[in-house]
Amino acid sequence: LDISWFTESMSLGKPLKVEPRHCLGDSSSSVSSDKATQETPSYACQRRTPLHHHNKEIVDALQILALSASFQGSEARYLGFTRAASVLKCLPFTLQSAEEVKDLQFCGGHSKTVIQEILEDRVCREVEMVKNSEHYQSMKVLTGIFGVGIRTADKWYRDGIRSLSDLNEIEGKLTGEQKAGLLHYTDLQQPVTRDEAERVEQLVKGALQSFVPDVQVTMTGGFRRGKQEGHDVDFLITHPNEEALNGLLRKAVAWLDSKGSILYHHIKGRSHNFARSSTMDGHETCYAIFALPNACPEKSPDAGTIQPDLDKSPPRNWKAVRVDLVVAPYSEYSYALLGWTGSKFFYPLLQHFERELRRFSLQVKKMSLNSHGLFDIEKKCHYPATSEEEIFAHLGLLYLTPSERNA
Ligand code: DCT
Ligand code: MG
Repeated sequence: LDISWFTESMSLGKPLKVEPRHCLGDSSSSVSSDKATQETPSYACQRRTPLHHHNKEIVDALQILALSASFQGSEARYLGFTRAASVLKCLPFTLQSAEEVKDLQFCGGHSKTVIQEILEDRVCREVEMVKNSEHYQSMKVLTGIFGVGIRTADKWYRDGIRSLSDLNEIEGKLTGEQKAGLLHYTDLQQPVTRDEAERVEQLVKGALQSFVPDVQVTMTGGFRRGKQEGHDVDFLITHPNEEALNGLLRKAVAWLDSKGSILYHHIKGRSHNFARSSTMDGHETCYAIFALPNACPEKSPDAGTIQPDLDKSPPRNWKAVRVDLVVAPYSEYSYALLGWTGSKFFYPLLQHFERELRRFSLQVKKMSLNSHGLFDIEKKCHYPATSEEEIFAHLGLLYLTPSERNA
């Protein structure tokens, strides 16, 4: 199978007209175009990754193995499976045989065995074993709690905790965030729809604009990448006059709280220690659980039907929804927008597209990228940017729209 047309289309290997250095972006930019077309670009930020792709079964299987590896603390295996899955998401056709991936980077070895088994038998024994394992199942439940990362879940697992009800034994040791996560677990496990996200947006904008009428609020995260559902709703807040942002988040959240719209919140203040870090960000952030009123209470699914009198609790007219609110100074806004657009693969780990972009910056460009800016380690200077396009240009990468960042 000749895959050169595919690798060419996904390699973003053609130079941008604007500036000669806008080519493939890494050392391989110097190779001949013939060779470049034979190679899958190494970094996900060099490929267009659409939201919908042609190999869901295989990608899902590889991502289960990646998740399981991360639950076991194996970063290398996690990355191996994640990268294979990410490359397959760019494939513009449905795989028929494992031979077709032989020239694709990251799709050899263990991943190739998985691909082959699924193509031949429709199932992969290892994936089935993982899905049925007590460790994987418990870790999925426990890391699904707001405020619980892999390390905490694994410690609990080693202490004999397997399910939510087991947590009653250590209730006194849970953080406020975890208690709220547990209390609203069922709601928070339900995906947030785009319609719900838009209603959260109205609430958030209303609160912020009551203090600063021309504040800028942008929905980021998966919804900006075109997803129709998410596990939360992410917003980025900014204003050209940075003084207008002082205290704004706290005031808006207190206002929403006074209206009964907030079930839990925790505000992390701005930190100035991350200017040159490629792994940490320090924006002022509110991690919240909103009580989102139902769209049409009079048209709730129960309306008009006679309910058996089993549950005496009054019907709820709201749903708990996770919301992240991030404040970025105007000068850092484009970097924060790029960072908070993602994509992510699994919450406790750095998002795959973002992780790849930072890895590319550091390894290939010797620049440290985070949600505050871009720092050239050798030249010891910062690169200001007024748009995401400018950031890609600083890195010598072709621009990818948010919907092409679903790595
Ligand atoms: N992010 C970040 N720092 C964090 C958490 C997230 O920079 N501590 C970025 C990466 C992606 C973006 O914010 C949104 O994060 P998530 O909501 O976890 O990811 P998502 O892609 O929006 O996924 P979902 O649709 O499930 O919410
Ligand atoms: Mg999100």
